Amino acid sequence: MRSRDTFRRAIAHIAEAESFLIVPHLHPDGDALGSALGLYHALKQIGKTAVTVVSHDSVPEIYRFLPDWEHVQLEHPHHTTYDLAIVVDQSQLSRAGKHERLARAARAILQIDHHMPLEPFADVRLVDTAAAATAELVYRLLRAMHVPLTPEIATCLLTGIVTDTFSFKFPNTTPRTLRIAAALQQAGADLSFINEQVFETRSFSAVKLLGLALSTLQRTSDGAIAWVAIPRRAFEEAHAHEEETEGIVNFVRSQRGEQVAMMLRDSPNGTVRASLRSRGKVTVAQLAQQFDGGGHENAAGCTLETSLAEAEMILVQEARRWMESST
Ligand SMILES: [Mn+2]
Repeated sequence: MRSRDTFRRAIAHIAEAESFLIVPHLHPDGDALGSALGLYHALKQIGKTAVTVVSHDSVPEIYRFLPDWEHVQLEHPHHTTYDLAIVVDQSQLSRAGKHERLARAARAILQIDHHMPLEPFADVRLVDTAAAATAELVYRLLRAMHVPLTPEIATCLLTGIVTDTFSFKFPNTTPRTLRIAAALQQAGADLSFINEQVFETRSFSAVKLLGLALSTLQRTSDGAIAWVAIPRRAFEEAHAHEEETEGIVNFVRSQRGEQVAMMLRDSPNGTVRASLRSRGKVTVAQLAQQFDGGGHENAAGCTLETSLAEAEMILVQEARRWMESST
């Protein structure tokens, strides 16, 4: 990213536009929602009145503390062309789900993202894979725009960073991440409150599902790959939603000695969704890309159109092949 120039162009587009569409990705996480809502508050702050946030999926319960989360709309108004679509935390516009077409129809598209680039869909690409979270880039953009950081903006952006760094535990956390987090705390974001909301307010059904998921834990004989596979009936038994699988893969990853951790789950639409995590030199983004997924070096995801058992077999095999070739 030719940084200064890209920020300048992003700022020019924002200055010119009157109507804004902000689009987080499918199954939005804390970074997608925090970035989207941080921008929403900031644009309001500088006097832009027509700002719409649309999401394919509803806001997961654990993020319903974000200021103005109720303004995230699931349906979009038809026959509207927005001046600027701001697409956050996604490297492919298909990740916008049912709002993809509306975003494409905007007069200009600004992408703010930190995933490995896949599809060049935007007019301005504010993309930096070294950023721990998209919220970091939103922070840098707002600073460059001289937007005063309100506690609302700070809360949204710090939530994005806390989510994507697993509370500063993942190796994506850089000195810059910590400096930005400090500035956000200074601006009024409550770090311990955010941590509690994101990591310690699981529903009963989510904890129950975690138990059922972990009871399926397996690993390869050398212990290098570990995974859980969550069948449909586990969701039924726990009365849990899909979104309540968030974070389960981190328990799989927490074991000693393993290099690749995977969480596979049966989706209601007959596909299998996989979350992949790795340590150190082994990367999982390219592994996910083999199945049209994507992500970061150490955290990625993909969808397979097979049965759960078959997906397990394929992914374990491919992960092993990938590990052998990358070490
Ligand atoms: Mn992110």
